[in-house]
Amino acid sequence: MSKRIPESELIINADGSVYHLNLKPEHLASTVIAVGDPDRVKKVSQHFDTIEFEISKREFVTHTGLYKGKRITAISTGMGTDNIEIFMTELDALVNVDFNTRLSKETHTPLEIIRIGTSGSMQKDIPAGSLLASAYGIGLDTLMVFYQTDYSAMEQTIGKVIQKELDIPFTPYCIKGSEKLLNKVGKGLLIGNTVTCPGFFGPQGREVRIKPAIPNIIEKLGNIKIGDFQLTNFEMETAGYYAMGRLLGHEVMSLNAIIANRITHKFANNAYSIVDQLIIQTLENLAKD
Ligand code: R1P
Repeated sequence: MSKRIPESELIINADGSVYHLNLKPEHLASTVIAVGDPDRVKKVSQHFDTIEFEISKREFVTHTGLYKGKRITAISTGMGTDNIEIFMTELDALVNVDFNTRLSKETHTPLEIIRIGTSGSMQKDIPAGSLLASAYGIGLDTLMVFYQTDYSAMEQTIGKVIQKELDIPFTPYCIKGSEKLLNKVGKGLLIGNTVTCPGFFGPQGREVRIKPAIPNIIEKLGNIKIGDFQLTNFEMETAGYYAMGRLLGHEVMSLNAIIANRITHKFANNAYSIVDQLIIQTLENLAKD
């Protein structure tokens, strides 16, 4: 028998909704499209046949509805893995915790969670305008200092090689995404390996007025080769999604619209239409179930 989760640990609002997401269990579909930008939620739900529910709190905007008969929830998360930790924990609680008894349910319900986000390429031959699915997510943030999980031999090797190459005092965490979802929503996309950074500027090698501490981080990461394995792109959430997905038992896949190439310094002038294309393609693949 699981133990009762106290009120202070899983906060449930007076109306029965979970603290940050402001959702009740019945508001959530088992297939979730997660986006960073709150304004992107309507870019997803504008394609729905019908929208049954809409709510927002902080950066978490939610629309649940039907796309070609399939029930889908589109939610925004804001930026960064700290938000993803909250998002994934509360999403999981909505399906796997009984809000009346505050006990974990006997039967675990897995969710399908697909991130649709923007990203920068660190490879010359992956131009702005590409669509890329992340086979692995590698976190340069500290989230996984606070959770324990098992890593495959490949994941451990990748983490250690990156640590050595960047000469940093911790091992980045590396987690594989869902193969099931990769086959479903990654169809026709480039397959890459995504570096998740705890910031947009210094951690991704951008210099505006202050110099990043790690010189040439883009080249250092981009030149790593472990057999066929190569790092392809930067963003700020994927590794957090994959880690929390593994810990909580959900299928997770991150899809990236590459809107900048950090080697050639090209920025896509049609960034919004690239994201729209990825949204439509993903909805179509999900509706084929
Ligand atoms: C930075 O501009 C933001 O864009 C990327 C990064 O991961 C970060 O969240 O993703 P989204 O477009 O989904 O927000």
